[in-house]
Amino acid sequence: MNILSIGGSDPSSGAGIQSDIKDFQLLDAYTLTAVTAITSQNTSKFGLVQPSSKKIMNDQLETIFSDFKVDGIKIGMVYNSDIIKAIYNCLKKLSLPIVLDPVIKSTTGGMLIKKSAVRDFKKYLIPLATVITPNKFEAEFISKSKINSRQSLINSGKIMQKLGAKNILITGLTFEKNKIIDFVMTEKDQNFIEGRKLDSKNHGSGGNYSAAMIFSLVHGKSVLESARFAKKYTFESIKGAKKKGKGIPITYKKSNIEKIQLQKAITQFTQIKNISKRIPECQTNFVFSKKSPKSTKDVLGISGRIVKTGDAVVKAGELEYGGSKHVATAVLAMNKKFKNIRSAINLKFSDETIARLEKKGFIVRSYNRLKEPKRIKNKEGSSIQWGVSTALGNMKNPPDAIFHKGDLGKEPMILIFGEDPEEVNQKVLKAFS
Ligand code: PXL
Repeated sequence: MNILSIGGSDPSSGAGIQSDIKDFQLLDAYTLTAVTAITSQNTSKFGLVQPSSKKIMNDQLETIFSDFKVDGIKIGMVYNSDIIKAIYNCLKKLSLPIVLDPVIKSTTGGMLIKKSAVRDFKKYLIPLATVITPNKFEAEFISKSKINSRQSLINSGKIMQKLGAKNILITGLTFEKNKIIDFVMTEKDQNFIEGRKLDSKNHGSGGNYSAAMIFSLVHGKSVLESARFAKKYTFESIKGAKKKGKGIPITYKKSNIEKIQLQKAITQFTQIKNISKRIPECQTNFVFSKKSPKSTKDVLGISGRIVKTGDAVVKAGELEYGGSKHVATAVLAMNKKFKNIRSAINLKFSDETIARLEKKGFIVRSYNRLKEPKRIKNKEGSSIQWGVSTALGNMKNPPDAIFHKGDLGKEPMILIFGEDPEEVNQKVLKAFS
């Protein structure tokens, strides 16, 4: 996936195109950039601005579009009218998700748009965007109306809609103590997203928000879903902010490689031909644990499941630590004995699948739920742990799969294990190819 970031260069890398490169990399998208201006700034002060010429602005965009497939665009600092028109002329022919972050002033006080460009900004860029993401100050500036209540907020949104804004996300509203509210106004409805307020001044959060927003929209999520995702992403970035210079902290989000790996593997899994036939009645979960997991809270899984919808298979729910109980418990039991095994998926049981696994040379073990001691049966969540440990016995190497044939009211099941989600998928693919 390629996302184009159109914005200014911030040498502190807290905002602008440098920040977008960090965010998109973390989210596993590739960043293309078109630089509108070079700024000089640090964490305490904002220095000079050298805008790009109309010619180089045009050329950057044309060169990018003549080579790459662009999946979505984020627009940040645009600075002057020449740049605004160059962007408009290039993008007006496209139909791609565009997030416009209408930045006006940096936290350190630098002007990110010239006064003389505000008219063209409203005329050309606001109607072009799929979503605009002003903060309270920017919304007041654009709508020329004060926001100090929920009603005045809606008024401000309506004024921006009249300017041609399709979907509006106003961030960082603090009507109530300790709470921060984001307001999502689409063509159809209005929603408030409430969250805990973090008491910190930082550099970068606005950019993190709009970057996460375009990433989510490109993935086909709705404006509201994307706003929820972006809010969470930004919250974590603010929470992790680091004092890199002498001035204000720069937002920082820790990478979660496990999440990216699992997400990727789930997408691949759902695309395996005829895989819907392998999904059990109780649906499928796919998990990946941290190293040395202590409980299911250390295991990343889907808070819902991978589910069948007709012949298609989709992920319903989000990736969360503690998101799976059963498959996560199986991985915990396996990991106790074999430290490298951290991932698993559950599939529908059939003799045919077992035969396929064995034919491909996989090590398959089983346990018999009918032989489960009563004291374990009666203890919630301990059956799987008992089953996996029983199946492992005194094995010296980890099995690739463990199955059981069910019990009264318990569906038979196959679990495929691997060191990581990619290895699990490879086993699944090999078995069914
Ligand atoms: O986050 C707003 C922003 C965007 N782009 C550039 C910036 C800033 C804020 O400082 O410097 C280049």
